[in-house]
Amino acid sequence: MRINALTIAGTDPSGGAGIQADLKAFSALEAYGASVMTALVAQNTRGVQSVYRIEPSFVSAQLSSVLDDVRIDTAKIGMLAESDIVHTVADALERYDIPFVVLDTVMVAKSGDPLLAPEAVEAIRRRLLPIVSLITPNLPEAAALLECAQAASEREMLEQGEALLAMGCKAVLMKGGHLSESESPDWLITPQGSQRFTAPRVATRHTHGTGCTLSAALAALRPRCDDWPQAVEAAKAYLQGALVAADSLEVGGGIGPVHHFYRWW
Ligand code: PXL
Repeated sequence: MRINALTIAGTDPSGGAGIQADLKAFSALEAYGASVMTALVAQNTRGVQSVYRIEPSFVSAQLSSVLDDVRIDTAKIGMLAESDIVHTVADALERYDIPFVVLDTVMVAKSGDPLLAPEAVEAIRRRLLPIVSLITPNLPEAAALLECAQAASEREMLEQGEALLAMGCKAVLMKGGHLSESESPDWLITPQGSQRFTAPRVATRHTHGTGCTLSAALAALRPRCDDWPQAVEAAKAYLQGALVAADSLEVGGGIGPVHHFYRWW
């Protein structure tokens, strides 16, 4: 079966994050990629220089163009920039039936630059959490969604994942990369139970776009998997390979991208 995957996200003209990363991950994982832009981001491996938000009515026009014509089997949502865009995307998700929707709860770029207006967190909580299939918060994002302190241990990670489930999420992948441990454990929390996933930290500084890549990989892989645990296992293995090969790329002078096509070249 052919998989058509859609990303709804911001851009990275340097090619390592956002829509560009998502389309590379979709392609590497044998899904056809479609994309709807929420913001044009002037950024590179050194940081974000400027953000140009797309008019919500034009985000809506793009969504209709794709969804009125192309069968979308799975989707990933990344940077949403502001609450009006959150509402626009939620309206489209309610109108069209997409079997799997992964929401990467993007708030701040690795450089520290904001990618979401603070007041939009409430719109995400109210409109998107109840209708998407999986959310993939890191620890600061989970804390912002819950309005609580950032988890400092795996036990607190698990508790916060369960609190997000209680808020109406169908499944939560809590990413433990911000824990100060040599492993970076992730916890998948679903109504069926909780599962721990670990991977050794990869010794590279080139981690630009890892969050985007993981959520895109989850969306691309889920239709061919039986359940989320299987998709998380496969997506993490793909990202691990892309991180291990990141140093072989020659992109920019800052935090470089991961190598999406490490299986080929
Ligand atoms: O990974 C967060 C993220 C999402 N979307 C865009 C980004 C980034 C991080 O750099 O640039 C467009």
